[in-house]
Amino acid sequence: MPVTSYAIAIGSNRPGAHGRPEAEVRAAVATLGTVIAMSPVIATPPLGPSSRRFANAVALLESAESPADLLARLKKIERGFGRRPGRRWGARVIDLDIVLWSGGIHAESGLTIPHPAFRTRRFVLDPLLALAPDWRDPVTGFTMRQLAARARAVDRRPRRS
Ligand code: A4P
Ligand code: MG
Repeated sequence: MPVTSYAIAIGSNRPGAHGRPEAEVRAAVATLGTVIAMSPVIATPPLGPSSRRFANAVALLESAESPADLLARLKKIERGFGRRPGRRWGARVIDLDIVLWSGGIHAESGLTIPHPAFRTRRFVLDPLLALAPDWRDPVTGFTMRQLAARARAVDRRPRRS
C-alpha cells in the first residue's frame, strides 16, 4: 500500500507511567512512528461525564498501514499505556483516535474515518487547524479552518437557560 497520511487525535486525563497527562500525550506521539508534524499540547475542559481536565494534541502520521491495521496498532499502544477497556468516556491514560486520512471516507463496522464526532470538538479542531488548515473534510466539504471557525462560533453563542 502506498504511504498514507493520517491525522491522529491524542487525549489523556489520567497520570500514568510517564507522568502527568501532558507527558503521556508526548510519550504516545513518540511511539506512533513517522510523525511529520505535531501540534502543541493543550489543556482542555472535559466534554462528557469525566471531571478531570484533558491534555490534547493532534499528530500527522505517515504510514503504509491500512486504517484497520493502524487502529489495531493504536489499540495495542493504548493497552501498553495501561488503558483498560471500561466505561465509555471514562478517565483514561491515553486515547488515540483516527480523525482523518488521505484516503477520504472509510466506513467499516468498528472504524469510521473521518471520526464521526470531530467536527464539533475544539480539542481536536484547534490543534488540527495549526497543522492542516486546508485539509478538506470529505463528508461536509469544509476545510479544517472552516470547521474550527464554526465550532468557535457555537462556543460564543449566548446560552439560554
Ligand atoms: N472507532 C470507530 N471509529 C474510530 C476512529 N476513527 N478512531 C471505534 C478510533 N476508534 C474508532 O473507542 C471505541 C471504539 O471506537 C474503538 O474500539 C474503535 O473500534 P475507544 O477509544 O476505545 O473508546 P472511547 O474513547 O471511550 O470512546 P470514543 O467514542 O472514542 O470517545 P471519544 O469520542 O474519543 O471521546 N474531552 C476532552 N476535553 N478531550 C478529550 O480528548 N475525549 C473523550 C472521549 C471525551 N471527552 C473529552 C475527550
Ligand atoms: Mg477513542
